[in-house]
Amino acid sequence: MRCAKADNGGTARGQRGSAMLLVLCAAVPLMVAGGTMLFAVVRERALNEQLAAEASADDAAASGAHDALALLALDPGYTGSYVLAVDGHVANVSVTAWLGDGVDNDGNGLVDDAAEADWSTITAEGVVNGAATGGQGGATDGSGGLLDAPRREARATVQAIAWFEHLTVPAAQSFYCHDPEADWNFIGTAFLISGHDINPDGTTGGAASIPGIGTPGNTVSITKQLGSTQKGRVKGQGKFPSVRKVVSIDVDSLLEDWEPHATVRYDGPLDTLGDVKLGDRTALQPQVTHAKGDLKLTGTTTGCGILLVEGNLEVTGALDFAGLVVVGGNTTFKPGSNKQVIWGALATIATVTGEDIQIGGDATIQYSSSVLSTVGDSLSGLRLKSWTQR
Ligand SMILES: [Ca+2]
Ligand SMILES: [Ca+2]
Repeated sequence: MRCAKADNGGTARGQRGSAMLLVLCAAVPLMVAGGTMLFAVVRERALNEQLAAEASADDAAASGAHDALALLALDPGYTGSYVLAVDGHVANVSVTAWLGDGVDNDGNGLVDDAAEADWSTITAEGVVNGAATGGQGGATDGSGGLLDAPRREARATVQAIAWFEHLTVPAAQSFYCHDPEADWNFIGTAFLISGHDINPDGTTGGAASIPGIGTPGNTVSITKQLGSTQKGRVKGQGKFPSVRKVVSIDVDSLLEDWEPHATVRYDGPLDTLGDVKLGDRTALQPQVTHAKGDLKLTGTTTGCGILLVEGNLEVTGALDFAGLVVVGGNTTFKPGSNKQVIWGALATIATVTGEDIQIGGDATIQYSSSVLSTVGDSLSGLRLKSWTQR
């Protein structure tokens, strides 16, 4: 019986041992699997943290560069270095003017030449958990373990090149006609072409008088087309009628130069506009408007800025425009009951055969230096040449 008991006890112990072995054997793969999963989780989290840190560094660098662009927009001559705090991170920003840095930045073979004026290079380094913010370590949940991982470091850099474009709106005469032999049709005596500097509020401007009509050739043809009672309606520099020989303007180049600044475009071949605002006439907020073909203004047109017409311009409605009008073809102001005024200047080629220019009704082209300088200043600004992020 003892032996039998002993045998039974040995069998029971053996069974327990086997069970433990089985449990261990089962646990080992589980532990291995668990460890593998844990490693994968940690690795994935580390990867996500690193990606997040790199994204934050990119954002900080971009914010730094934008901040410098805003500074340059206010002060085109700004240079210097500073640290900008960005959402708990930093951007190390530096702005270097091309002029005076001893480098041929534009590669034209000349160091610090005039072409480099108003150009700047901006470098912004975004830093996440770098030395500038106290280095690594410390990101824990207070209980150690998985969250006790080092804070991820990341750095990113933006290099931007920008320049401040100073725009001036030229006017050497109130009304420039490129063709001295153009056929004009002056109607009535209520029109006015004046090269005397007058502000839109009626006060006298500060600039010297310029010719009322300027043409790059003999003025006799134009003068002969003015009736005796009309001659006094062309005022400005010199005796009236103020029709003077002036320096030739490349009107096509003028159209080409301003066209990239256009924010409102009409594609032609003929665009007819009713009531329309081409910029803010009241606040003198300019816009550049470009018509690829002919343009007819039939309603009430107000505006400010530069109006570019590659074809013919015909105004039949009311017009109150402050700025420069450039016309690649004919210019017509149809007589009517509508006041038609341009404060600033107008240039037209008018080289096609037939009637080139019609000045009817009380159409007024009134030189205003203050309007033209306001338009130029408002259209000037900082331009971004390149933006490189790495
Ligand atoms: Ca250079
Ligand atoms: Ca330079």
